[in-house]
Amino acid sequence: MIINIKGVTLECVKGDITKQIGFDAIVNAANAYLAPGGGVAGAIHKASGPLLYQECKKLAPIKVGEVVITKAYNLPNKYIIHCLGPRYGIDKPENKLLASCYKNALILAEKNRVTSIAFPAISTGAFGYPIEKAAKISLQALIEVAGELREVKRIRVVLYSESDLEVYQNALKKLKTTLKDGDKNRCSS
Ligand code: AR6
Repeated sequence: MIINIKGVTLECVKGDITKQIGFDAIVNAANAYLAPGGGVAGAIHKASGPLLYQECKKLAPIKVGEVVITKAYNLPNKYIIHCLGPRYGIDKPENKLLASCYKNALILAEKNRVTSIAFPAISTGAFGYPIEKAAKISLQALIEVAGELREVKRIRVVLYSESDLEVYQNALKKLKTTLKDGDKNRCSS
């Protein structure tokens, strides 16, 4: 399913964040030290290569909701935007912090003239954020900022499992109905 918000497309797909060919930037669900770790961060560092961590070390540590940008090295993208999501039940207010991850990543993408960006479901793995709640918050945050973007034309959320994709598709369907007519000039399922 793809929705269009003032010329910016937003879609949810099942896939691997390290295999987003044709996207200028991908987003990393990082840890504070921007170290390899597990999950998305582990996969990104593995596919990107050791030079990524060399660059990351100079930018760490980062705070919850903060984002930084690096080159993507061996990945098929130009940039990686690293973001530290909230740990569910620990970093408060977690909904605002999670939303700010997505918003700040888009703002940093704009500054770097990124035209297409792919996000994973930040905080929904090791950080324990319930997928239904995360879906609503993250898609809402992306829709809110999408209307103000000048450079970014394409936003993708990459889900790792069929069941997570279903949750995101349902959340996107619900949010689509709340968009004002002026905000959507084309919607397709
Ligand atoms: N592509 C897309 N999505 C993925 C991939 C992948 N290759 N691998 C996992 N997911 P997580 P967090 C999904 O744990 O919750 C790390 O160890 C996964 O199913 O990567 O923000 C860091 O070092 C889940 O839905 O990120 C941090 O310490 C989502 O991506 C900590 O985990 C996020 O899972 C960050 O935790």
